[in-house]
Amino acid sequence: MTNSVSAALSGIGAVTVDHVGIAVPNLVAAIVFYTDTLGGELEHREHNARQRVDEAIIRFGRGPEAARIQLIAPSDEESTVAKFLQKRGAGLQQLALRVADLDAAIRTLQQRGIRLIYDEPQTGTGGSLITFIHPKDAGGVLLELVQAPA
Ligand code: V0V
Repeated sequence: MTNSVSAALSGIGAVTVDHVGIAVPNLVAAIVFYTDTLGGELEHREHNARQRVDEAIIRFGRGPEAARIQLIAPSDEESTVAKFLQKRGAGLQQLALRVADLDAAIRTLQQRGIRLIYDEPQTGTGGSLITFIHPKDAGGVLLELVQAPA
């Protein structure tokens, strides 16, 4: 059991949890809660036109132990996050694993018959590269794979 779990992890080169994504209807209100109330630091804000989201990265702690939460608000009604909010309401939308080489991870998962949302890397936060494993193939979790910017 332990061996097979290790093999699967090394198979896609996952190195850590990159962030947890939370869908929110009001980005500014969520930023205020995560910074002023909880004490996180607003590290980054961005509009991602392709993903149709406005997002903010909140960092807790510093250095290699820092944890990041991504607050994600839809920028228009066609956004997948708008659909998520309508169907499920605000809450955890995704868990992101950081991988060393996203192309290699995509190839490995395709060989294993795992459904990906994008077969080619897309642009994510801060110039990262991203894709997603469909929640139906990941135990009900939308798993994002992230390769950090060069
Ligand atoms: C949908 N489902 C989920 C889910 N979204 N399950 C867990 N977590 C989620 N976030 C379930 C849903 O309950 C249904 O299950 C089924 O999947 C089909 O859902 P649907 O409502 O019909 O929605 P779809 O199929 O139209 O869209 C779902 C997918 C979509 C996952 C395909 O949300 C998508 O393409 N997501 C990837 C892109 C994304 O999320 N972008 C925003 C973040 P039942 O009811 O059939 O059992 S952008 C980002 O993270 C960036 C930029 C970054 O990190 O850098």
